[in-house]
Amino acid sequence: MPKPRILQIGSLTGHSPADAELSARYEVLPYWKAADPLAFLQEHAESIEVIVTSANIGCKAEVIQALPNLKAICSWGVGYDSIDIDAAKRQQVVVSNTPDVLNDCVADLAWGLLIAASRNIGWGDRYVRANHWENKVGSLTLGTRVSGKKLGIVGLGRIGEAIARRGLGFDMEVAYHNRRPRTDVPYAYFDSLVELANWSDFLVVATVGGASTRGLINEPVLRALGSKGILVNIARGSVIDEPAMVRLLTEGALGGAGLDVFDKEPIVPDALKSMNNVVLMPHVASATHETRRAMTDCLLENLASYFANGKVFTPID
Ligand code: 8YV
Repeated sequence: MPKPRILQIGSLTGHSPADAELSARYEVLPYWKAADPLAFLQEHAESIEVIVTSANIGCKAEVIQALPNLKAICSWGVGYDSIDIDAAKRQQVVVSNTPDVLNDCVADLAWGLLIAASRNIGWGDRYVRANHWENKVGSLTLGTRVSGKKLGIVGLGRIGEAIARRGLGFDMEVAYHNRRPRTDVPYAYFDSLVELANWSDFLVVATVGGASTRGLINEPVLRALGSKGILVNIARGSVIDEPAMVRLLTEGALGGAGLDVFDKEPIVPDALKSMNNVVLMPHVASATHETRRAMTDCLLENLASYFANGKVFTPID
């Protein structure tokens, strides 16, 4: 029995076994290895029903439009802002992602960033490693208490909810901003993002990426969070007005930040790298053995489901 054929846009470098597991099950057309990608698409266009990609690789409209028989795009990762969903919809192409399996590890890293930025963990680590403690060189400033404070969540979806639950464990008041209030959660709702930021001691960004949230965390929101407020972002860099964030951190108008995502990854504004009240991570919120295994399993489940009955397992919302 010949293996079903898939077009794989890029190598799934975020989980080392993934490419081999795909090749063991499918005849993989490796788009990223093609010397002439357009010619490669034209050569195989008629036979391709399924694309495999990932949250950080995505899939452009021109690829979708070059494949007249495309039926499904199966993505590794939960975010799909890098996939041209409108182009997929125009061609009745279904898109799947890998939701839920990442919630806890992404929420855990959001909390790691929040506590690290609040309690100078990165700064303290560098201070000790540089023998500054031993040699009595300078000192750390006092940190900011976390327990019992006010936690604001921007985007109370699956990951935002996991972050909120962890806040209850720190005896915090939790509130959120969404496009619409939810009726199934015990947290206060703010329909104004500026008012939520003004209320919050910590503001955690957990929205989807893409055009609908680009620049959502703008200068008025950042100023409302204020000189004692701490911003955490585990969503997408595009959600924050990054130049404004850098400027307000530099001016001391924003208290600190814990960032796992950036607008032009892997480029990170140099000014952030010298700030002791900022903690920086290279987009690794889902990067645990357990979660990356679960993401690959979910991707394989989507592919198996499609080829068995024409339906993916976890279509995007
Ligand atoms: C991915 C992510 O691991 O799933 C997402 O949307 O941002 C991460 O979990 C990252 O994009 C690498 O593909």
